[in-house]
Amino acid sequence: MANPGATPFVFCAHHLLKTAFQNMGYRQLHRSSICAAKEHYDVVVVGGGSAGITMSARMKRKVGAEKVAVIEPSEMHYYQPIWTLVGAGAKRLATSGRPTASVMPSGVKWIKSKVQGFDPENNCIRTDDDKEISYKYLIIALGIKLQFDKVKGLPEGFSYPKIGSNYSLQTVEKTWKALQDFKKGNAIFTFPNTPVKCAGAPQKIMYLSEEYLRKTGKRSDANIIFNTSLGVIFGVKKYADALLEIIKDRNIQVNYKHSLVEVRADKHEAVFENLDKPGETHVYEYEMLHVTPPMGPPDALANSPVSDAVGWVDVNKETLQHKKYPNVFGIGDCTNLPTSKTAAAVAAQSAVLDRTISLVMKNQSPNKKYDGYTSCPLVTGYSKVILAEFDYDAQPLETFPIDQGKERRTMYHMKADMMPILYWHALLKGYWGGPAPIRKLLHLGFSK
Ligand code: FAD
Ligand code: UQ1
Repeated sequence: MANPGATPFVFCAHHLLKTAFQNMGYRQLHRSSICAAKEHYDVVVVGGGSAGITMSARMKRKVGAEKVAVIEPSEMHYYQPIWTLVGAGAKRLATSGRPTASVMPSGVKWIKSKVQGFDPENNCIRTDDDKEISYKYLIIALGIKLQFDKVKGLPEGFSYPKIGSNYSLQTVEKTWKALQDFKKGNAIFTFPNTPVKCAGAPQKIMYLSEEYLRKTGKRSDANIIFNTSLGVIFGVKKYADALLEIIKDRNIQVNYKHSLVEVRADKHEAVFENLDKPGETHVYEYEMLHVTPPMGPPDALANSPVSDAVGWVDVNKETLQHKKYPNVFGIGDCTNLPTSKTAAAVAAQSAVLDRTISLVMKNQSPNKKYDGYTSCPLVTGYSKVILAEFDYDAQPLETFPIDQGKERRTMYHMKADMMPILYWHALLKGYWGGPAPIRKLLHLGFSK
């Protein structure tokens, strides 16, 4: 997070030298660091989440562990996709976290700080403890920032009962508590008016809650309501059609273009703005409220030279190379890649980025192209999943030669039991680049 009290972000000012370097071609730029950093690595990875650890494992194989550093402040690393099931009481929170030290590739330098500023002209980053670190190649993997505070009454409203959010470590168990304590009234699930990570997760918990209330005999006393800022249930028609059937069968109410603007947690009231009629608000009383918070780029990227106008890392959508700085790369939720932000997308991106960096290191042009692959296992019950997989064009790009638009028990087990293993033991070790090879094999070559 940005530190407003910090001294202005001023790098070593060898001004003339700097200008000279700026005027040189990019190939020279990434070979010569001119800031006064005491620490230097061939590859610096900022952020040690899903994408950062994955890329550090891959870079270790490429250049050697001692030449790679990861800047990550958190002592713990979390497998966030399982929080959907934690919020529904189907998995324990403790299973989602492991010490960062245990996922850091051995020999790679872990710098336990926050990056605060970028100086790509000088191949340097600066941390919140005032360290400057220089690099030949920089990989930015800072994730997405949760912005509960954009909703009036939050985050303090979480100190009251009946409200939870699967999106944060601190609030996910409150979802399960609210579900268990449900007696009678509205169970409301929200989707904010911003990009989010895993765009299916706001409704997965709704289907799980609906099934829980049915199994515990409370369903007839519950109105299940999905208040979404979007105008559609899901961005890919095939899966949207399947979800709308489920919504009809299970008697769920959907209100489109409804954005949560305030929570009055003491009165169990949630206020929604009608985005089609700005200024018009509706107050809903709730017995359970699941909040998906607004989200945006991490503070470290605000007004940074590596960011686009919104604050996302500005990368080429096929190669993941920065549009302006050829020795800078972005991966995962913090980028402006126009696809749905997921760990599955990170997996596919990691294989492409690995190749891109190899070629850039050899002064060759990147040639492997990311197709936007992303996946969202749409959990529709305690043993059912629709496995959505799609590309930049919002066209299904399915791994298995079966109709993935159907709810399936096998896909639930894949999500709940196999994916965590794949994540900890293959993705984070740099050995899982997404399911494209399996897809090609299973479709006998008749697939993209
Ligand atoms: P993250 O894994 O969030 O990592 C970002 C890292 O950057 C963090 O470790 C953070 O501490 C660090 N950081 C932040 N600021 C700084 C700084 N200034 N300096 C240094 N480090 C910093 N994906 C799926 O594929 N399938 C799913 O079913 C799925 N379900 C989900 C359900 C939920 C409830 C949630 C919350 C997410 C889900 N996801 C799912 C999404 C998935 O978890 C993310 O897309 C994925 O973790 C993105 O990886 P990342 O590395 O970009 O970001
Ligand atoms: C995936 O690769 C991945 O990252 C490890 C996920 O995140 C946990 C997923 O949810 C999914 C579905 C995939 C894609 C994998 C297969 C086998 C379809």
